[in-house]
Amino acid sequence: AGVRPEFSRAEDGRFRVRVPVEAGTSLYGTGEVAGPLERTGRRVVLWNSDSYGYTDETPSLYQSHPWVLAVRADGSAFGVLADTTFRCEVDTGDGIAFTAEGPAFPVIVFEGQTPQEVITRLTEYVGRIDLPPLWALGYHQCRYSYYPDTRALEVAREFRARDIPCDVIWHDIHYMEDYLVFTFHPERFPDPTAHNAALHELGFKTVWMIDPGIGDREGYFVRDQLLAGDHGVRTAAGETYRGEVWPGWCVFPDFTRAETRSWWAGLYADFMAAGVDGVWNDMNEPAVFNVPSKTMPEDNVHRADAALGGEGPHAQYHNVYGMLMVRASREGIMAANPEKRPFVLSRANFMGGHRYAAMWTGDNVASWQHLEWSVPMALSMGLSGQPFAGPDIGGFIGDGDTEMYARWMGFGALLPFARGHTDVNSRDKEPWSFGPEVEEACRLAIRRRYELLPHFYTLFREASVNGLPVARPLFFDDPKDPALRTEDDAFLLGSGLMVVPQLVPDRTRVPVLPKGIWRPVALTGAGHPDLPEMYIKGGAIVPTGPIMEHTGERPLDPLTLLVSLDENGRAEGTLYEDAGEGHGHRAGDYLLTTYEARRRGDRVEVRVKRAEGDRERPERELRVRVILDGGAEVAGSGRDGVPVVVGLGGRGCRPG
Ligand code: NBV
Repeated sequence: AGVRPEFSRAEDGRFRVRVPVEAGTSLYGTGEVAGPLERTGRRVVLWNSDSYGYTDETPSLYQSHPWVLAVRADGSAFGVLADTTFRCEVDTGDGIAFTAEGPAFPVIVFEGQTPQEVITRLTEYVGRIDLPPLWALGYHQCRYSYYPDTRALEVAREFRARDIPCDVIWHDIHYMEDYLVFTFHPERFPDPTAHNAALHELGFKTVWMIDPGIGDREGYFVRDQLLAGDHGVRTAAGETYRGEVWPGWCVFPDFTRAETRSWWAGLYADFMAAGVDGVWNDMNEPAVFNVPSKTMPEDNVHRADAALGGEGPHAQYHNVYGMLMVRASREGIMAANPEKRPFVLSRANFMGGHRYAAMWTGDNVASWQHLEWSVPMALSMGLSGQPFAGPDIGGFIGDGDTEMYARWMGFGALLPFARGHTDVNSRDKEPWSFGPEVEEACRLAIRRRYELLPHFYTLFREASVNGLPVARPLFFDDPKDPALRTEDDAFLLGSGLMVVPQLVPDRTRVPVLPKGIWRPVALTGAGHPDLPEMYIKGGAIVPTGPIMEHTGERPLDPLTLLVSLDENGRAEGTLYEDAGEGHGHRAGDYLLTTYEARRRGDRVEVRVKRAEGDRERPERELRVRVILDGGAEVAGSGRDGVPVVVGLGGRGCRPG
């Protein structure tokens, strides 16, 4: 309705599609981009690139999403998806224009009454995430690299000794022997099975890196199998292509081939058997050293499946190389551990690739500028179909300083993917590395995430069902309000909870907040200057739980509902729960509860409005915190499943 794409040829012959937009329209999306959330008047080039230390001027980051979301003045919205994998320029300077190499391509337009509806339509088309294992929603600790094994264990023990929650310890490339994937360094990690078991014993999961570059060493089993099975990407002359990466000269699996993907998937069987819980695929743009293009030649040949488009040049498959890699990795992990939910993190990806892997925003810098960009970057990913996103908390490149680290953790712990990470030569960046004050800020920030875990899990489940992002822009609250269109410091978790961090050093910025009832709510660490202020919307119920060392430590008991009544004295909210692992939820082993609250005179009654799923309601305490204006609250408790009544004690609860 009203969206009229115009097809033409650019001067150099490239195919071009332009969609004019009406005055008052704001543009968003375009995937992984640094800079502000609103993308009107920008230009990006979709070409997956290793972009160490990128800025908002870097034309191409690691992922490609040929997608623009347009929100009209009246709050209705549409989105345009360009169906091309070739290098594609997205220009939002005068309407929406996609100009791509390769053959002519169609665009798909999605219409909606709201931007939310457009995201739901988009993800109906490109797919949605599967529910991740619960542990993946905890806090993750990484560095380039923790080694030897005793160092990784030491970091894990520090978390427990210092009472800072953490679920995952990451293993970056130094765990490998000579950077050869699917190997373990004989001195640094002599017994990976015992190492993983020791971490499991402490309640940690482990993630290990796998890159696509396969060291070209005779006798190295992965390389030998690749050559014997003819799984490599080829040069234009028909030879197996070789490029340099970490191990020196490498060969590269041609993930566009079903046969190669299943060979690759099979490599995970032994690897996962060592007790590996998750996999991190890095450098999969693919990154190649010592060549100006930083990737393989565009005339390299992929012998792609007919369903993907058949044999074609790297120029055609470059942008989907990473996505097809994580697709294969995920299949391998699922085959190795069929009873578990897979977890993969990917640096490169393409529209739709969120079905296979979570993402992080690559090699950012420990600077206030990058700290600030990490919010809009995560939000833009959510508006491009990928809800599971986050930055390297604390910044990858460089040291940063004490205050920056604390502030970054303050809100970073509330982004969908929450992982601290840093570069090989940077200082230590564990939550305790900057002294006791910062440690305390981090402890509170991470504990707050665990307090909100029931809410996060409910939101991830929602993302798996309707594609809506976990972290959402403020304009979702009122897409008609022009003032919210550019606000990208604050963000929403779901529709009822707002996070208002201070992203500039001197805390002078005053974010534009949505109109209507939003009440300050005290969560763990409330009032700490490095932690964001939190607000709950009138009409919302948000589930929270006990703080724990890791997600598997204890059951959700007590369950605490934050209740904020609307002007009619009502509120509603949901809680999703299941085993947190495995696939039983697909067969009905889950519990989806809608709680409702109603004010009756001087009391608020909270009860189960409806419940869905075969899982039995746990016997547990239900606490209710009715959040009133100006930070006041009244509380009550009872058993979950039985109505809980909280007296307002004569205190008003604006206005209803
Ligand atoms: O594997 C090392 C790093 C990793 O820590 C980082 O997160 C990736 O983005 N990796 C890139 C390779 C080289 C970085 C200079």
